[in-house]
Amino acid sequence: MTAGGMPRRSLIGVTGELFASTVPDGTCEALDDGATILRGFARGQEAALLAEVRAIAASAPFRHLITPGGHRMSVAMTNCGALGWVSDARGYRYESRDPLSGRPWPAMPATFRELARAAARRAGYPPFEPEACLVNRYEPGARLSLHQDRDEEDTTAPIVSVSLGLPATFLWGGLARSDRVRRMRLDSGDVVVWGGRSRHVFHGIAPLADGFHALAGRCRINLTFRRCRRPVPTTSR
Ligand code: MD3
Ligand code: FE
Repeated sequence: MTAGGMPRRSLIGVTGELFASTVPDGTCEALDDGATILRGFARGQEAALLAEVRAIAASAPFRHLITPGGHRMSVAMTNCGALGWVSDARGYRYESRDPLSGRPWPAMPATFRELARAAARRAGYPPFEPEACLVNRYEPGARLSLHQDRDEEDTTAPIVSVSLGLPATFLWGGLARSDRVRRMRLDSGDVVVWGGRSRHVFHGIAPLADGFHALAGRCRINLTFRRCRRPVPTTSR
């Protein structure tokens, strides 16, 4: 990892307010029990990662999913890997095929898998092999309201998230919906590893502010890497 990147703005404070400070790339901060932010961990790979996103979207286009409650999500989504997250009137779940085409999701690019594995290792987790990569695309105004990620059977594995393009304000609450929500800025190239207790915190993304990013244009892309299926128990015999 880069040890001495450019000083850059942004970070959470101990009091939870979003404020400007100077944090170098390569900083590894423990955010909460089990959560680690790796500032700029994907810096330098952003163009290659975004090119992979374009290739994925060419075979599995971004779409605005409908929630079980009948709402159209403002975030557009697609997936790569063995499993992909989908939502429709029947509920939220992981599927091995893209419901739009009936074909398997595009394969997970080696660059994605290696980045997710390296981030989990850097954050101190045992070997992490992602099964699913959800690709979220935020255009100005798009948001993700406060929610928990509860559709994965394997809750021992962390979730690795990679931010690309325009900056976003991440909303980070507690284990109860009513808990205080802190705000944290996520910039292109930042990687967050969520496990342990933080795996079940309520979280979301505030409406994306308009802007232009040199590589991504008028949008933010977020990759989340997960294990979904229940791990096979290891026996001692
Ligand atoms: C904390 N995505 O796809 S990534 C999601 O930026 C999601 O697109 C947001 O929340 C995004 O479900 C946030 C960071 C993240 C992802 C999963 C988490 C934070 C998390 C799961 C548990 C706790
Ligand atoms: Fe989430």
